[in-house]
Amino acid sequence: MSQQALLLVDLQNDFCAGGALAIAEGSQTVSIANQLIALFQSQGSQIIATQDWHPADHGSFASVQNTVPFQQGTLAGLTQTWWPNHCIQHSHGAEFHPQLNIAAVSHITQKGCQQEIDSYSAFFDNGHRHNTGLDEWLRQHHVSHLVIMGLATDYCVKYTVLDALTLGYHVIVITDGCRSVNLQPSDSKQALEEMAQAGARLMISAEFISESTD
Ligand code: VGL
Ligand code: ZN
Repeated sequence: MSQQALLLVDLQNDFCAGGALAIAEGSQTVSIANQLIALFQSQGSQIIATQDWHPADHGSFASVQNTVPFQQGTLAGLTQTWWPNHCIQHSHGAEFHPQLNIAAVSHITQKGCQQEIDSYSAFFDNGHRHNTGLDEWLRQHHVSHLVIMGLATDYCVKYTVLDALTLGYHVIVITDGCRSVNLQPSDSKQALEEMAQAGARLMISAEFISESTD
C-alpha cells in the first residue's frame, strides 16, 4: 500500500524568534505544523521531523572559518554560505520549538552531523556523498507521498523537496508552513518556483486540510 507521510523540516528554536539564525515569522509555522500533525495522526499516517544537528565546530559556521556570517566560501569543494553558530548538538537552540507537538512524531532524521560538510536536505549531505537513512526508512514504511513544510524554504525545505522528487516521491509543499532566510528578497519566490518546476505541488494548509477531510 502506498502511504502518505508528513515531513516537518527543522522546526527548531534557532530558526525561530530569538534563535541564533532566526527566520522572520519562523515561529508562525508551528501552529500549521500542529494542525497537520493532528490530521495525519487521525489518519494513522507517519509524521517525521528533521533536526539540524551540528557539532560545535561545524565547518558551515563563520566563526570556525574566521569570517563573517552570510558571506559565501567553499566547504568540501562546494559553494557554502557561512552561518552564525546554530543548532549545536544538545543545545537549547537545536531543540524543537516548545509548542511543536513532538510527541506525535514517529521518526526524527538528524543532519549536518559531519564537521566537514553541510547538509540541507533530509536525504543527503550537500555533496550527495552520504545519505541520512531517511529514504530507506520511508521505503520500509511504504511511504510514496510526502507532505513537506518547515524552515527554511530557500535551504532545507528546497533541497529536501528536490531530493525527494529525484528519489521518486510525490511531493506536496505546504507554502504557508514555510518561511525563508531570504538573503535576497526574491529567494523565497525563486525557491518555490524551483520546487514547482521540479514537480512539487504547492498548496496552502487550508486547501490541503479541506481536500484531505472531504
Ligand atoms: C538551514 C541554514 C543552515 C535550514 C540549516 O534549516 O534551512 N539553513 N542550516
Ligand atoms: Zn545548519
